[in-house]
Amino acid sequence: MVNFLIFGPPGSGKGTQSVRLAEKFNLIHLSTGDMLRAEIAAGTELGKKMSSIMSKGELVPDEVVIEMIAAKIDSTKGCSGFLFDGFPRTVEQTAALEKMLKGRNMKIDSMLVLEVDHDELVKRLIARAELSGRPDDKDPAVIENRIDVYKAKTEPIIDYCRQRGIYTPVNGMGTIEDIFKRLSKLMRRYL
Ligand code: B4P
Repeated sequence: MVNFLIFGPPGSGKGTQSVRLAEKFNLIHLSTGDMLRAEIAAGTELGKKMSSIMSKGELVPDEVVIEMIAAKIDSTKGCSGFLFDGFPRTVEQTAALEKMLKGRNMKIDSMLVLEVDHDELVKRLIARAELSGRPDDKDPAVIENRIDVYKAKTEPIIDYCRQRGIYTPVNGMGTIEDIFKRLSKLMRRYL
């Protein structure tokens, strides 16, 4: 089993690249953003509670996403590895993921961090709002809040993972195809 984290600020291309990489390398793609949006679309109690948090650009509580990920890992049998997209987003989630994997004889092999300029992030998210109608992409103030939340709560994970020797920065500027090639090259070393 080889397990990767795809990491980066909102709009850095995590979701976009994860779908392609999971297919290419036969990995299970686990996106906490997609899981939460599925709860909202299905109108579940959990979805109703999380919807207002997400539309403000805040993070949902750690225990909610940790539970979701644990359930997915346990229900997946016989895969060659996981690609975690948008999870973990706090140091607490990272420690919980490590513990979860260790208990199942697994580990995080590499953390791929997409590096993208601030103005490019905003441009991509505003462009996506037109197509997806996602409430968290529509309002520039919410986009700025998501980037601020990333810096305050999510970016500290980089130091945590650097200390474990799994931090791998990747240039996230350029075309989707160019970035896909960069990520594929790095991932191939582990597969
Ligand atoms: P996510 O669903 O993870 O969304 P995101 O950070 O906005 O990034 P995403 O992966 O979707 O976008 P991408 O960069 O691929 O999270 C949404 C919300 O869910 C969070 O704010 C939070 O509230 C909650 N949440 C999720 N996980 C959580 C967790 N673990 N803990 C707590 N809360 C959690 O792409 C953006 C756009 O850019 C797309 O339109 C794409 O087509 C475009 N794009 C990508 N690459 C491009 C390129 N190279 N050039 C041009 N455009 C590009």
